[in-house]
Amino acid sequence: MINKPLTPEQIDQYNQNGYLIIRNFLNGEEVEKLYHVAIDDSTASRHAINVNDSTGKRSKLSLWYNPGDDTYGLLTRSQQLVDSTNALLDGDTAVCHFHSKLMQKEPRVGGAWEWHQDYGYWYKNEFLLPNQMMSVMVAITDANIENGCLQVIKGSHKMGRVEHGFAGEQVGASQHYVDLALKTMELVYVELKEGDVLFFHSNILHRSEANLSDKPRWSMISCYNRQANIGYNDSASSMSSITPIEVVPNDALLTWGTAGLAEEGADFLAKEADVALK
Ligand SMILES: O=C(O)CCC(=O)C(=O)O
Repeated sequence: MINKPLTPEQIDQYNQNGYLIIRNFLNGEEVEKLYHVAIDDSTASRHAINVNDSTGKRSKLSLWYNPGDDTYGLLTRSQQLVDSTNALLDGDTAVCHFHSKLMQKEPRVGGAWEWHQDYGYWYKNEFLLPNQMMSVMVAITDANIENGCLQVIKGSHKMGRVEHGFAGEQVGASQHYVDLALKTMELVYVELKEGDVLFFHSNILHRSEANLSDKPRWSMISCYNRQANIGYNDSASSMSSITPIEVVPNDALLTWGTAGLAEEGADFLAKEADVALK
């Protein structure tokens, strides 16, 4: 894993654009481990939720609130990721973990995600400060235009929250505001190689298309929050979003020898839960 602080230029890029890509964040051995753990993870599969897009194509996601001593948790809690999010988030209270998701977009069936802001959902959880919330996508497989990589509207985090309503089973941003944003702001396809990492602001407009290719697109997304940013209506995450992360050394991912998610303690989003809670 990369082991160095973000530079002032990288922090500035994040603040200007609403996202930041770090190439080769994980080394080959780390990605290999993450990939094998993910594909063999029966606990994650048992807790996977299907999310249909408006055309009936289906993505799978497993979502948990407590990052443990499993492979994903050690990555989420790694010194490098926590220090990086600490450098990017507004505010100065401790960095906490809101939730993490294993996102599986299978070849030819993996569905699209509508335009949205993560804060479009998290606002409903009554977190007040979007600049103190962000997501980090770790590419477990390559993500490209063919297999439905993430798309972002560069700089759209500066618009603030826009209205969201239901679009099929998903919650989507007002298309009118998306269209207005696209008049002046650039649409960027965030193509990632396995092991690359994308940091993105909770108010950046993003979406992805269905995976029509013959290659899977898997990623892990961890969402971070500052301790002082209380989600007053965040009953789902049982305090994880305001509990400081127990940071682990970067090499824990490889040296602690753990595997997939544990049934106990992870606190999964229940299958019957409203997907809008995310
Ligand atoms: O993984 C994707 O394609 C989209 C995920 C996403 O937009 C989200 O989790 O907020």
